[in-house]
Amino acid sequence: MARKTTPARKSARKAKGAPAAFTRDEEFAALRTMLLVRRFEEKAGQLYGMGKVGGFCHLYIGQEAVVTGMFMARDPEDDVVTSYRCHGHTLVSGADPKAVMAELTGREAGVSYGKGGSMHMFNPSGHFWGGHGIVGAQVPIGTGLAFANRYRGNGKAALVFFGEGAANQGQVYESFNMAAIWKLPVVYIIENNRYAMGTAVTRSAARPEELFMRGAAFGIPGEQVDGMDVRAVKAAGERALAHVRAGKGPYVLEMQTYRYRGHSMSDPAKYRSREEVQKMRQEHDPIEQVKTRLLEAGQATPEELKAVDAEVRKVVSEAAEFATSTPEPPAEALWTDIYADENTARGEG
Ligand SMILES: Cc1ncc(C[n+]2csc(CCOP(=O)(O)OP(=O)(O)O)c2C)c(N)n1
Repeated sequence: MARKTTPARKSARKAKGAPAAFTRDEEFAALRTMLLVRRFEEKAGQLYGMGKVGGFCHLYIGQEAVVTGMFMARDPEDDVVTSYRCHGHTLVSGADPKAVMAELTGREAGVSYGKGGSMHMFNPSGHFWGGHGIVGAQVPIGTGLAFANRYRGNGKAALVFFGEGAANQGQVYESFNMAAIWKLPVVYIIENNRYAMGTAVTRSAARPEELFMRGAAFGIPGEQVDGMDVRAVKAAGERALAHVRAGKGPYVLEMQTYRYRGHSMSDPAKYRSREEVQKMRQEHDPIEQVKTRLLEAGQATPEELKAVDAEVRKVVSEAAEFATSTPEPPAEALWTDIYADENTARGEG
């Protein structure tokens, strides 16, 4: 029987051809941001290996184009929420790399005063609302942010990032339903990095090749995007945001991406081959793609590219230096920031 074409199915689409070109400035901005995330994460991994980071630590290496392109597309006032794999989102939202690294090392100067660690980072001034350890829990929270924006009529949207593993959670579909009924201004961004811990998407998801269709039953349009190409991400992000801001309700973006490192620092990564990882790094790396384009178009010299990297490495090593020398919270800090009230609530709201 022929499949009935619903409006959602008609508006859902697979990744298309080459996305619109970036200007030289945009290429450099994307390069700098992605390098900041990459070098930061490499350093975080080193500090973890040296025993300087307690608890969990999930690195974002390989996925940099997703957060970078989406933040290029968003309005700085739009709200953002994500999972525990949040260092990149915190940095790109404008948090000081020193404060992000100090959160990893559990210091008082950290973004969450050293009490949240790797999975619980926030940056209210950048409208970044965490950093959540429970798989999928940020989806209803982000939907609530969109509801608040709708209610206040402030024209702001919410960007809700979650993994393809989280995309199988029930609360995701409760959120989709409410967002569709109320036409909330929310973009759901599925970061399909192909593995949820050690489980491949092909084993965990029904119709793993079309996660962008996950909102179809609710009439939510979806798009599959090359999440390794920052230009494709930005262009899709702009389309999605224009849709939600026009009052047409939510939008799903499936970002096809890849994480190079293990799920967390304690993952031996036995569930995939070295060759698979190598192939992604060599053929699809988001940072190398920008560098190659700049060089081939004669828009940058190798020296200029090296200078950006050196600049970023300096920022990151200063952050590490700070994060390993600034003090830990005093013992009394155990009694603060437990409940939000006028005596204990800190930061901007
Ligand atoms: C409700 C819940 N179940 C299980 C876990 C353990 N857990 C942590 S991360 C993870 C995998 C999630 O994968 P995915 O959503 O694809 O995101 P990724 O880690 O790939 O970014 C699991 C099962 C958890 N934190 N919360």
